[in-house]
Amino acid sequence: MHALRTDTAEAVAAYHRQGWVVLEERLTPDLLVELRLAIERICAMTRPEVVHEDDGTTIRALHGCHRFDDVCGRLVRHPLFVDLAEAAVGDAVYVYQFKVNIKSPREGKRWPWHQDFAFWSVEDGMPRPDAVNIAINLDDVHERNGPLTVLSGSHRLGLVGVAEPAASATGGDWRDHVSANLTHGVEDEVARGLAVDHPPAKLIGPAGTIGVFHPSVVHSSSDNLSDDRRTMLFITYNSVHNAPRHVSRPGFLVDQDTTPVTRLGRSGGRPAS
Ligand code: 6CS
Ligand code: FE
Repeated sequence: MHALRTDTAEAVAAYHRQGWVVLEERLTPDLLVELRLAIERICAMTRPEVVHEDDGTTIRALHGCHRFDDVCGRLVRHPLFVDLAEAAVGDAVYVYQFKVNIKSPREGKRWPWHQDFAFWSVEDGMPRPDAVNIAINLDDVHERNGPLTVLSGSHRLGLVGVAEPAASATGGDWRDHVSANLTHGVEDEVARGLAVDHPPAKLIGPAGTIGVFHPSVVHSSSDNLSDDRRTMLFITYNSVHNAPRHVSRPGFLVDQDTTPVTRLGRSGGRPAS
């Protein structure tokens, strides 16, 4: 019996307070193995969802895997994730975005400072940040392999340094929204200034660590200078009443199926059986 050990209410209270939280509970080793095998399969595919670093060969990220891979399709229905997402958003939710950011040893490049909601608001017309990111460390994440760093409390600042969504044209090609040179970033000096009152926190932890962070929390990650890969998987759940108003980006970046996500049976609790 996979009893859920997380006190969802307590985790969500910390999430609303800080804009992020890292759970005690971790993914089971067998689910981690299944996910790593799924990622290996997808990395071997040639398809637009597989995005490369600027070098054209190192894989940077995989997008929308829940739409075409069974293991990923079951993962988004993990009871713990759906519990957390519904509690954090306060509504029924659907999967808005699924990505695996593979930060390869020595070659994996940074994610500059940004807020996810800036992309979803400006590019997709998402009305409000009534969404939530579930982040899973699929490899051990430590100081030197480019951990995700968030500025605590910055989720309360609204969109930082981005022209009002109505006023700014959408930012070009979607590839500039998932590269190491982002369209809607937060300038380094602005992030440095914010860090004075919004202390940086790193989502460091062994493979299986589960983090939750807010669409408006300012975050970044540095280049991977180590010999250790830093693969992280992200599921973004959106309120079913917060569907984006003008989607022009591919479906693997912005899933428009707003059918509420349903949990897999709690008995096994193993989405990827
Ligand atoms: O454009 C997007 O939707 C994606 N880009 C970034 C940098 N974060 C949010 C999202 O994953
Ligand atoms: Fe992001």
